[in-house]
Amino acid sequence: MLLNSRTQSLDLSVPRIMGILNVTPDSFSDGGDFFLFDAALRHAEQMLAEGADIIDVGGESTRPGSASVPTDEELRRVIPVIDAIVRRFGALVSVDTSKPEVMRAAADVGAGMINDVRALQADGALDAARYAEVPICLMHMQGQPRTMQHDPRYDDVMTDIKRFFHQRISACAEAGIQQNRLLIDPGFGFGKTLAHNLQILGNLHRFVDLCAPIVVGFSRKSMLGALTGRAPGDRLAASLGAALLAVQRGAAIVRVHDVAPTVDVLSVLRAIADSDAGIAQAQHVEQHSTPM
Ligand code: YH5
Repeated sequence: MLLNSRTQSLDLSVPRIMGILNVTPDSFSDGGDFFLFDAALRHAEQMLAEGADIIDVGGESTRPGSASVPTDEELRRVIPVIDAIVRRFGALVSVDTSKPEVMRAAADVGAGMINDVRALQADGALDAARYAEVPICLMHMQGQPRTMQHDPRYDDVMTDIKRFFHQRISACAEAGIQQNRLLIDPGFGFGKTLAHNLQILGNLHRFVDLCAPIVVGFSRKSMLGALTGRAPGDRLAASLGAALLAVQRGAAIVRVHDVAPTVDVLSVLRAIADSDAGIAQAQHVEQHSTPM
């Protein structure tokens, strides 16, 4: 599959890396607007040099417990950064937002993708996404960031999330957004217990029949902290292991903080897939898998 935006085209027949760029004052403590802008640009440049295919720019923290950010503040943070990354580096930029005004403004300065943790459920978001004419990642979240980790429950987590994707893909179709512009993301950590997250990762291949590229993000997240007992800054090895498992189960894009080591991990996977042994294994899997 090709991921097409107005100016860029990304071939998803090989797994791709989305580098996380947070443009939030809490990640750069109080240095003022220019400091934030300058640090963000240098970070983007570094991730691109390391091999990131997409830079995901976000101005609203959606970590568990986070409060929301006013629209004018989010615009002020992310739009100049997106504009500069597109102009200076010619990179494919995704905008991590749920706000229609931010989606429109980002598309106007050349963003090539919308990454919405609320899957276009905000008022006006479907219209803004149609206007933007770029690919859209629909993420699953149960509840809202402030309270989503308070006792999340599902009848069956895989079935519930699949049903949600079917509903959102239909809503997009009704709003005039073609299915071939959509990507899906199960939203690790967004209203999920550790057991839910593990069930999703273990069964990720079951989303393949939705015929939308799968995006995953668990880089440094607390599910990896729960499994390893490590603080966020010490979760690189766990993040890489999880990325490998996800790509083996069909993920097309991994959203990560640590681009260079993820490139290395995917190089090893690529080499096996390209080798005779990997081709034989893929054929074996194809012959023995039941149609979904
Ligand atoms: C995602 O999964 N996540 S924001 C808590 C952490 C570390 C990282 C230390 N936006 C996703 O990255 N977009 C976010 O604990 C996302 N998929 C997509 N598509 C949360 C985040 C994080 C939270």
